[in-house]
Amino acid sequence: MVVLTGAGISADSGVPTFRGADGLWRRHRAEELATPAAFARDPRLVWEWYGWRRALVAGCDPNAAHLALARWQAAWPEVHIITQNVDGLHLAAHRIVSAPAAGAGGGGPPSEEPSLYELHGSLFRTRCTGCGQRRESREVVDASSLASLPRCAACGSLLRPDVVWFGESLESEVVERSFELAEGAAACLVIGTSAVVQPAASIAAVAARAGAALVDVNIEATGLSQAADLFLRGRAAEIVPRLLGEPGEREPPGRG
Ligand code: BV8
Ligand code: ZN
Repeated sequence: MVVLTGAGISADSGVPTFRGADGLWRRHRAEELATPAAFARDPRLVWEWYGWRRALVAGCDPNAAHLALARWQAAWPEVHIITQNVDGLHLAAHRIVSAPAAGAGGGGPPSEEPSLYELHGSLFRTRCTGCGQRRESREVVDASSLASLPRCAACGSLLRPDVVWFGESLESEVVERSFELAEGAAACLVIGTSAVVQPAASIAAVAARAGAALVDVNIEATGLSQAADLFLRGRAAEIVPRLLGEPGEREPPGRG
């Protein structure tokens, strides 16, 4: 099963979506901020926006939808999550679900990384504009002046958020793997995306064309909902746990 998620799955964690009523882009235009030109023109303003988002998301927890998906992934390795989100909440949910049970006598083997593809990067990683070095980064960003912006420890160049901006190409191996998984999927579960941004939105279309059952979970119909075999209107945090149930209650689609 391939799961494609968008900002809507994190709405119930308190992360603003992009195009909703309280959307991130109400106050800012995507073209203004999530582009290389914007960063070249005004890196301080772009870092102010990303620093604000990083601080906001750092205070958000995975919700019942993220956790239900993580439990399914723990039970069945052939559940693959492809997310457009840069909030890191799928990874956080995986860590919660796969943490050794408290008092279970300490660390079992570290849980292998889940089959999780972050198409658009992460708020919690920086990339050096000089040497390209990527680093995990969770600290508060001081965007009060050009001089206080984060710089590379290795070469001194300005760091940027390690996210994919509009007009930038996604990591080719992530895109190739995502479409390969979509081609082979028995089911494609789409959760909380307006299905506007490309190439992410095409993953669901490729899966459906290759014969996957397409299920769309959203609080409102999108261009994808009509093409879906099943459109479940409602909040992800309510619908996804009910849809997936607890692992073991039922086999994943495409098996048996
Ligand atoms: C590329 C990282 C080319 C940064 C993001 C036509 C004109 C102009 C440009 C284009 C065009 N066609 C295609 C393009 C290119 C462009 C694009 O797609 N533009 C769109 C706007 C038309 N794409 C690109 O530029 C991509 N790169 O094409 O490169 C290229 C090719 C080769 C070589 C060189 C270059 C790069 C796109 C990546 C952009 N980066 N994010 C950041 O986050 O700051 S995209 C950004 O939008 C986020 O990642 C976000 O996830 C994503 C998509 O939005 P959604 O996730 O769907 O969120 P949204 O708010 O829109 O919708 C939320 C949904 O949830 C709604 O439907 C709502 O109803 C629902 N919902 C709300 N609450 C809930 C809920 N559902 C369930 N439960 C709830 N509680
Ligand atoms: Zn560097």
